[in-house]
Amino acid sequence: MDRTRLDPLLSPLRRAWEAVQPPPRLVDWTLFAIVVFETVSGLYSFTVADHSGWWLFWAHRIAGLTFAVFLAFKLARVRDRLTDPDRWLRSMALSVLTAIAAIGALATGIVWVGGSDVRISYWTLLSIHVAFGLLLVPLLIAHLTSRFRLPRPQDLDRRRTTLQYSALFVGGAVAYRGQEFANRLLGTPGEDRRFTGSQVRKGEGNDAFPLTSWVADDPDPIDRDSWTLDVRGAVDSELTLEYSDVDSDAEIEALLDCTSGWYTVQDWRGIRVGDLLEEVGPASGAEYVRFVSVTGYRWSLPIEEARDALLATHVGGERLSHGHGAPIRLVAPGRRGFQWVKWVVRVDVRKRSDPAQWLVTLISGFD
Ligand SMILES: Nc1nc2c(c(=O)[nH]1)N[C@H]1C(S)=C(S)[C@@H](COP(=O)(O)O)O[C@H]1N2
Ligand SMILES: [Mo]
Repeated sequence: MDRTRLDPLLSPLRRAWEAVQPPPRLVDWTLFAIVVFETVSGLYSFTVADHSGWWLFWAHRIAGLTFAVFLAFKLARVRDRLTDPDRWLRSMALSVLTAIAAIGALATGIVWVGGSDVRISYWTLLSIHVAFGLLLVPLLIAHLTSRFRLPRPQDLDRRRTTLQYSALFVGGAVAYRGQEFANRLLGTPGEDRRFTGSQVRKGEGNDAFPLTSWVADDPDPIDRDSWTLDVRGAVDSELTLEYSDVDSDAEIEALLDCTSGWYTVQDWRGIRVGDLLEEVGPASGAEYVRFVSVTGYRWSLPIEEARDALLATHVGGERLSHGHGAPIRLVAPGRRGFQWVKWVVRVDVRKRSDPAQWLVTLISGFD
């Protein structure tokens, strides 16, 4: 098509594009700042289970859409360098990889929020988004060490910069609302999504929801009859229980929301942790209860919260399957899935929290 004919249409767009475009160094700096924000808010969001944390997910999505515009500024600027083979340098390879990771994280994030339910085996698009995001961080740092230039004073015009950034972030927010609206219009599978973005897995019992474990956390099935549960630590009297002791009739309905992007509501049956604590009698100063898996995987809850948690032997009226943590697993209402320790063999009552649990959940199961 004759380009000049499109000009009357394109030139206002081009002018708007140029008007909101900050100077190159500011664009680069902003891309970096948004990646830092997305990494921190994304990882932190994994610990948010309560609806009061909705705004964090919103901020993450809006910042992501704003990132798309800054990335477009950047790619438009370096386009010529990328298409000119004479200018291919080693640092360019790094730049290209960084761009791929950025586009990958962005695209998977947007499509995920858009309601797609693409799965690669048990991986949802969200897991792939996280993988791209985590890949982006080291690439970006390496990219920066070769290329980063701090913005200069002449890059910052207070009024202009404020206007530009307001326009860009408001644009991101509007785009996000627009996307939600489009989701509803198109009837994408959004109805049953939680504020965390997780998609529902319906049904009851073992087969209704996926088995989700970290890379190497894959123990052999545990023999119920020889399994025991040790309750130890800051208690008046330690206790060792057998399966028949914990196969009890406390029942709760609780929602398991996995950070890989799905959730399920199930009836869980077993023994209330509060009843267990009553039996052992927490010593004075006892503040935390730690649940330890046969694999070493572990998590702790503040003692008051732990009382309302359940050590479950059954789900949806069925005995827990091995994959879901038989003989017993922790059911921690109001916590994200990764905190629901499976294959529990020990309960430690503690005076202190256990910061190392963060690392242990990532590497447990590796020898
Ligand atoms: N011991 C142990 N417990 C674990 C995990 C694990 O890898 N090892 N994965 C956690 C994660 S990430 C989730 S979402 C839930 C999933 O429970 P499910 O496999 O029964 O669906 O278990 C949690 N408990
Ligand atoms: Mo999970």
